[in-house]
Amino acid sequence: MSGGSELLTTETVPAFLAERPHLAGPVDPAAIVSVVEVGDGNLNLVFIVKDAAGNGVVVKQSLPHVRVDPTWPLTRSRTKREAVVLGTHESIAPTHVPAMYGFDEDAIVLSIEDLSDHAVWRGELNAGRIHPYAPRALGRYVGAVSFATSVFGTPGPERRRLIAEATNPELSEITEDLVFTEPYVDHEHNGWLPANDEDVRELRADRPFVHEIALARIRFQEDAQSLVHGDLHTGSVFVRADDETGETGSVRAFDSEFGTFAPTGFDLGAVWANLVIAAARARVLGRDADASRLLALPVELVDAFEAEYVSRWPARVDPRVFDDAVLSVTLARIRSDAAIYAAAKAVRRIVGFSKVADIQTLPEPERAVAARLVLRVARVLGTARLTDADPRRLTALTADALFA
Ligand code: SR1
Ligand code: MG
Repeated sequence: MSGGSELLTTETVPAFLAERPHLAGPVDPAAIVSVVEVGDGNLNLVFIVKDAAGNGVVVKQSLPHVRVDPTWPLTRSRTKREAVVLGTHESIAPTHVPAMYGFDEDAIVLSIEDLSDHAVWRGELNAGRIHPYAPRALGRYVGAVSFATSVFGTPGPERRRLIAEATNPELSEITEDLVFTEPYVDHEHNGWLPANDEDVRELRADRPFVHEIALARIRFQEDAQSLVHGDLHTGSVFVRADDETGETGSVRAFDSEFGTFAPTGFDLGAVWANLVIAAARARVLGRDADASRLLALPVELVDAFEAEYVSRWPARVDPRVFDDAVLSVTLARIRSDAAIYAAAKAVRRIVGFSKVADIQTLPEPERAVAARLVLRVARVLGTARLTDADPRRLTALTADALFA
């Protein structure tokens, strides 16, 4: 296969890898026994390839359009951006992302580690398995990569070159539209149950909240604080419990094609939002103890993030001017950003395009209640953080909203 436009199939993948052994990772291209297409996201073809010895590799190719809507064209160069983000993050936090074996610019194919022994966290949460170690691991991941790609971790000229390499105009525009704009206006991408009409009306009429979303969008567009994953929802995270208690395990963030330089709190907020969504599901299914536990996990996420960030602070680029007061201001700002981005990311999954199985698989009466609860919690996060963004306080307030 040559040229960038030909799409792979389960039949063509073996010959494709035989021609490009640098993409095969541990797999022997001459001994491939299975190729399965498993892409269930919005944008890509994803093949799991296994050889006779049981070795695996994941081959990911971008489609030229949104997977669920062939009339919505999408730049295929996003996969090159993903290679930049994944390669950078792997060099900083190799235990928290899949290993990258190679990127083929001609075919627009990324080959990465097969993590078939892990499960997608969203599916686990929906099945009632929380994997409580995951937020701590994600906090360490975001702490490591955000510090290392911030002005504290990378000297100015090198950092500006990386910003240029990782800039992601088309996918960042999707985020600007889908996360920060469309849920607040009439748009064909939106949709909700009639039972939620009043909830959406109230959300849009909450002008202080919508104002904070607008300011958060501006910061997302203007601020190159660190190289974020860009789409760190629970469907972008693999988990694997490593003991019978389920309290420890392996956590890997994948699918970083929305990555770009943006506010660090954007990634923390994405995790937080999806914990809120999982908590709303647990609540309407009568699993109140799980709901409480899920709502408290953002505290562990933010604590682990801060511990990682602080541990790296002594190695900062320019301690002559970056004193500890700068660290305090930075962490306070990231805490506050995390809460507003959590609010924005929660609302978009209820009102806008790309809904989530946590909510969509509920029977209709429970789905409407869960959607209402998510919007209620989002509004609390969006404005309560203005007086005090301590995640412990916000967790208490969001619990009040969920159990009211
Ligand atoms: C058109 S892409 C829709 C959504 O899928 C991704 O997971 C991102 O969240 C994006 O907003
Ligand atoms: Mg994705």
